[in-house]
Amino acid sequence: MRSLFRPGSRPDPHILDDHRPEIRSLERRGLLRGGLSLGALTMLTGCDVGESSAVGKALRAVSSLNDGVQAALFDPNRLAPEYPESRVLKPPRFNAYYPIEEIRPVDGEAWRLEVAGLVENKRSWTRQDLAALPEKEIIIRHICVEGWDYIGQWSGVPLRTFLERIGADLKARYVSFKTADDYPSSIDMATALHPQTLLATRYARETLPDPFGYPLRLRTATKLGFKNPKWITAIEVGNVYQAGYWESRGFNWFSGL
Ligand SMILES: Nc1nc2c(c(=O)[nH]1)N[C@H]1C(S)=C(S)[C@@H](COP(=O)(O)O)O[C@H]1N2
Ligand SMILES: [Mo]
Repeated sequence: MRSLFRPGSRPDPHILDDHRPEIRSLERRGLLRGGLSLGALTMLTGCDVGESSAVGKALRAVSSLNDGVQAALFDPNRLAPEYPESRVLKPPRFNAYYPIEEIRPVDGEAWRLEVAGLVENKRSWTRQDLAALPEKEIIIRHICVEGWDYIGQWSGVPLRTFLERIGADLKARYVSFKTADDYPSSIDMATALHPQTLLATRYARETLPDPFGYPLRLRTATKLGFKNPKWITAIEVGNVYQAGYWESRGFNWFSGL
């Protein structure tokens, strides 16, 4: 294997460029300070990072180690701050991995929520079925890794209530989501069962507008914005890790607040 530190050999200075989001995510979380050098990464991980794929692997090792630490530190009883109704932003601020002009609204009549994995009852759900479940409202801060935030008012069935209703194995590790725009996402079970995690159907008491995930999105108060999939079409309970859209591009999976 090529060594970076052989006398006279110089690592390619652009080798880290493919991995900027991972590096930024590690920096943001205080795991890396003052910029990352290949030498530091090698010492941190014990990997020879002369190849771009090895850099990715090394960064993921640092990142996933931290997923476990973050999950262990997560306090299922700690509530995120809630805010008065006067501070709710109307309309909310839009974001997706594409511009707002490119959203393809979901047909609510034809829409079904599919349920899969470690659950007793796999029948699919209509909007009317969901509306019959008990609801909760939360006014919480949405924080996007891009560096903006807003306070939003969300209502819908607590994910815990829904998981209990479908007879999900609440000891499973993950709850994963599929969406109409191909934005897979997954969260840990402790977060799924947290009292401030909803399957939201309304914003500011009105039906969710199309850009914000109509007819169903996740809203959790304990994670960054990107962990809140919009336009959900399927929920799966299981023990197999499924990376989300941004996680496969280097962002940290746990991404708790
Ligand atoms: N299906 C889907 N969900 C998504 C995204 C996306 O591109 N597609 N973007 C995420 C990101 S990065 C953010 S910040 C929030 C934005 O939600 P908002 O438009 O309600 O503010 O949605 C998240 N959920
Ligand atoms: Mo985001």
